[in-house]
Amino acid sequence: MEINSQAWHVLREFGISADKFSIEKIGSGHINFTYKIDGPQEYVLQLINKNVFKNPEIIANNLRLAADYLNQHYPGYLFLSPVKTLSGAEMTFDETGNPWRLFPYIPGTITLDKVDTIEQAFEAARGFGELTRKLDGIDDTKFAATIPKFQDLTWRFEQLQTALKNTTDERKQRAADAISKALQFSFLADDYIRFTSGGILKPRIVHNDTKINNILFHAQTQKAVCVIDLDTLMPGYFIYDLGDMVRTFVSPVGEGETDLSKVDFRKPFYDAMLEGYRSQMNDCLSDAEAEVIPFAGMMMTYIMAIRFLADFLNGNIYYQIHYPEENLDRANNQLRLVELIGKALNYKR
Ligand code: GN1
Ligand code: MG
Repeated sequence: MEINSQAWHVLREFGISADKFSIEKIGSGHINFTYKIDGPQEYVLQLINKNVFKNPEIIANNLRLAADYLNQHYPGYLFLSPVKTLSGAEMTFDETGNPWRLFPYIPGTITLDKVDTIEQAFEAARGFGELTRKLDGIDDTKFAATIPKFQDLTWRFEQLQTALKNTTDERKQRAADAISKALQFSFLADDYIRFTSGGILKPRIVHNDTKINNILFHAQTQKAVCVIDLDTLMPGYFIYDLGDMVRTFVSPVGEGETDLSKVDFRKPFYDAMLEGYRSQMNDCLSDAEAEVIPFAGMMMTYIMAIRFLADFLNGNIYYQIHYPEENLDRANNQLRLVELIGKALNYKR
């Protein structure tokens, strides 16, 4: 697969040269580009999408705050910090101004693109919950948003409405079913305002992208080893993390599946996920927060549906796609999943 022409140039800043190392493209993210570097040491190199992360320095600052706090309070905890360049920087910019970072590769670990066993659901949720719990006492006022209003459903719903206004008739027609379904669930945007304005949810430092492929598993024991993809580690609410786990753990197929009959809500996986999360977070969550748990999966699956839909209506300007209708297909997949979660949890508007 194609390697960005700047990669070797950037690697030299870390003292890594083509005569000793090889590079290959990996990962299934929709935003950044990720490469595996093999040689005497193994690394992961990442090109940050600067159209999405407009202030990459904020990422570096947030991660430094978290790493320092965790080192001090939980010295044994494995938290992935970037490798510094030869001149001591946590991030380096290529000739076109794009930011790059290098991470150590954790040997003997794997990532999963879907959850196959309830043990994996438990473990991943335990792993993500552990990070939130360990950051519970950190001063969140020093953190900034790497993407403003990232999981703000009110804002995302407004973006959908703007996209609907500005799109072409042709796109609107192609997306007619998805649009009508998305509007049927707009009551979730009202629920979001209710839960977030009443002081019910405590602002915390959360991961914000807890899909199943953002945690490393031990290849043999299948235990969660380390949380990855920390670009959106920033202030938020626990429902963002828990909700994205529901979204990506309960269905046997991912958001890319186009055969909607395969989208499903697997109750045992939901229960195992919740058990894993609560094994870490039970003492941190207030009773009022615990009552919002059923909303988490609804909200995060819905927000993803409307983000994919808005991107399709906007002409696919945000997410990487492999074919023209991919964002629309993703939106339909997620809307089906919202329906199924709603039924399974008996979520009432
Ligand atoms: C994006 O690039 P990736 O796959 O880690 C997105 C997430 C979505 C996800 C959907 C910065 O994450 O919010 O949940 O796609 N990240 C950003 O798969 O927009
Ligand atoms: Mg991500």
